[in-house]
This record gives sequence, structure tokens and C-alpha cells, in this order.
Amino acid sequence: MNGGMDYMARNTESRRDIRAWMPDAKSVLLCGFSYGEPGARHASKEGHGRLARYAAREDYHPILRDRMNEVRDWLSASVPGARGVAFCDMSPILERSYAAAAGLGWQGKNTLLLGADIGSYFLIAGLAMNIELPADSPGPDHCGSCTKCLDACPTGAFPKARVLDASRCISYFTIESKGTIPEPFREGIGDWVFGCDVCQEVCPWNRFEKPARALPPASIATELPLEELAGPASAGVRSRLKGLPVARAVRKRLTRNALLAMGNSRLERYRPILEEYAAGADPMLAEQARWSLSRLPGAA
Ligand code: B12
Ligand code: SF4
Ligand code: SF4
Repeated sequence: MNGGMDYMARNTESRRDIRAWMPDAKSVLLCGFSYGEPGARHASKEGHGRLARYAAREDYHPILRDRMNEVRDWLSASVPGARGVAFCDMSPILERSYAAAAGLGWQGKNTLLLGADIGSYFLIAGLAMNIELPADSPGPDHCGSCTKCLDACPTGAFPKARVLDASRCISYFTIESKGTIPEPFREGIGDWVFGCDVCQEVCPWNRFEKPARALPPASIATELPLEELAGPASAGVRSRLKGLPVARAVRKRLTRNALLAMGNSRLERYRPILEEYAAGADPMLAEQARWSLSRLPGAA
């Protein structure tokens, strides 16, 4: 269920209680930071690989932690003895569960946190404080009988509503997984080369997405030419990706993903580059390239 991210299966109970991480925590403050682009069109484009929308802008971790540290500093200056620690995307904390409990939204059937006035295109950051703060209460669940996200997932990553099998999720395969992508999932990955937004794109609540404010606007397109990602020009594209979350995917992983997307594109023009990788020294890339070659129109 967790792919190679073993930490998710460890200490689930203690991850539900922030005091395992900050023993004197008395309150947890949660904020959502929008990265929506109302009216923008994010669609497949021939010869291009797609990035998840959050990935096409500057890395959010330091930005959001700084924001939460500003709140902490303000609280510490206002309340004698107040002390706190900011977190964002921290593995020991179940951020969506805390955010739902804090009334920021509800956890949708796709497991993401949704707000009725914002949808799900926002990121979560928090602050654990050693002082009592007035508590908000959880809000209602507005998924109703909708199952659009469950039905649309290209790799069948939801065994049931509100349970994600990360070991089948495109986001896991393209960002986290270091090895060969298992064959049964390759077709479903389509043109995604870093993350996946399918279960958000189909969600009706995302018609209420809000523009980014604290987060900077997107600095690159969400569609990047596949030749640039895998080909000799990759040094150029990589310098454009510097400072973006996608830079996390080391060169080899991004190349693997681009080769896979080339196969799914079925475009004959990728044959030479795929043949080059198929004959190359790296066994993982060579195997991926051979699979992709087998998808091209002329293949036996
Ligand atoms: C590891 C991780 C991943 C992994 C695995 C995700 C997973 N299985 O949860 C992978 C790489 C696949 C991933 C993908 C994505 N992620 Co991510 N991820 C995380 C991270 C670091 C930890 C999540 C975790 O511990 N999950 C494990 C389980 C135990 O936690 P859980 O989600 O709370 O799941 C439980 C609840 O759903 C609960 N539950 C609640 N209600 C109900 C009701 C019922 C009936 C049932 C049965 C269960 C249930 O049961 C689940 C199992 O215990 C968090 C940050 C954090 N620390 O929280 C970001 C985080 C969840 N990711 C985020 C994002 C944006 C994404 C992507 C959209 C990125 C992308 N575009 O590619 C995708 C979305 C995939 C999806 N549909 O969730 C955001 C979500 C923001 C939001 N609005 O919700 C977070 C919060 C990061 C952040 N700081 O903003 N992610
Ligand atoms: S991010 Fe993509 S692969 Fe992962 S659960 Fe959502 S739709 Fe499925
Ligand atoms: S697509 Fe439908 S079921 Fe899925 S999270 Fe959105 S409202 Fe809920």
C-alpha cells in the first residue's frame, strides 16, 4: 500500500498525536495555501510530458515554513512563554487529518483535503504551539454520492473511498520510486512525468479554485517537451527546473519517466532516442526504452 515509503506504515498512531513530535504541544494551527489558477487550461499536449500543477512553481516548503514562523513569532511576542514549531510536509504528522479536525475542509474520497470555497488546489502547513488556543470544529463532508475521482484514477489507486494505495499512484511512481516502474501501470501513467492531478482535475469542487497569494505564480508550463527531458538538451531544461519541486526527481528518474511517456505517445519520431537508450549501459533505462519502442506503431 505504501510503495517504498515505509515510514507511512510506521507509528501511524503516534503520527496522529503531534505530542509524539512536540511533547508540550497544546494547540495545532493549520493553514491552507492556494496554488490554483482559475481559468487556466492544463491538458495533454502532443510530444510533451505533464507536471502536477504544484510542481511548476518554486519549492513551497521553505516559503510556507517561513510564513508559519512569522505567525509563531507574532504569537511568541504577544503571549509570554509561547513557543512553537512550524511544519510542512513532515512525515511524522498526518497533516490532512489535523487540517480536517481544525475545520479547514473535509478529506475527500480522493483523500485530499477540500474546501467548499477553494477546492483542493492548496497545500497545508502548520504550527504546533505550547499554549492553548481557541479550537475550531470539523466541517461537513460535501462529497455526497460523487465518485468522479475514484472512477478517473488511471492506475486504480483507490481500493475504496478515502483510502489511497500509494504503491499504485502515479505521483508515487514518477516522484518517489527509484526503480523500474511495473509494467501493468505504465500505460495508465500516460504523459505524466512528475506527479499527477487527475483525481483533482475531475473534482467538481475545483471550479472554486483560488489564485495563489502566498505562493509565487507558476514559473514554467506544466507541459514540457519530452526530448528536452530525456535528450541531449536535458541540461538546458534542468537549469530551468532549478529550485522547483521537480528538481527533486534526480536526472535518471526524470529520464525514465520521459522515456515511458514517449512510449505512451506512440510517436515514431522518438524511435532514435529510444534506440539509443535501449542500447545504453543503464539497465533500468534500457528496459524502459525497450518497452517504449514496443509501443511505437511499427513495432512487431
Ligand atoms: C507521503 C505523501 C504522499 C504519497 C502517499 C500519499 C498517501 N498515501 O497518503 C504520494 C507520493 C503518493 C503523494 C501523492 C500526492 N500528494 Co502527498 N503527501 C504525502 C505526505 C508527506 C504524507 C501523507 C501520509 O502520511 N499518508 C498516509 C496516511 C496514513 O495518511 P492520510 O492521508 O491522512 O490517510 C488516512 C486518511 O485518509 C484516513 N481517513 C480519513 N477519513 C477517512 C474515512 C474513511 C471512511 C476511511 C476508510 C479512511 C479515512 O485514513 C487514511 C489511512 O489511514 C503528506 C504530508 C503529511 N505529512 O501529511 C503529503 C500531502 C498529503 N500531499 C499532498 C499533495 C498535494 C499530493 C498530490 C496532489 C501531489 C501530486 N499532484 O502529485 C498527490 C495526491 C495523491 C492523493 N490522491 O492523495 C498535500 C495535500 C494537500 C491537500 N489539499 O490535501 C500534502 C498534505 C502535502 C502538503 N503539506 O500540502 N503524497
Ligand atoms: S494522483 Fe493520480 S494516480 Fe494518484 S490517486 Fe490521484 S488520480 Fe490516481
Ligand atoms: S471528485 Fe467527488 S468524490 Fe472525489 S473528492 Fe471531489 S467531490 Fe469528493
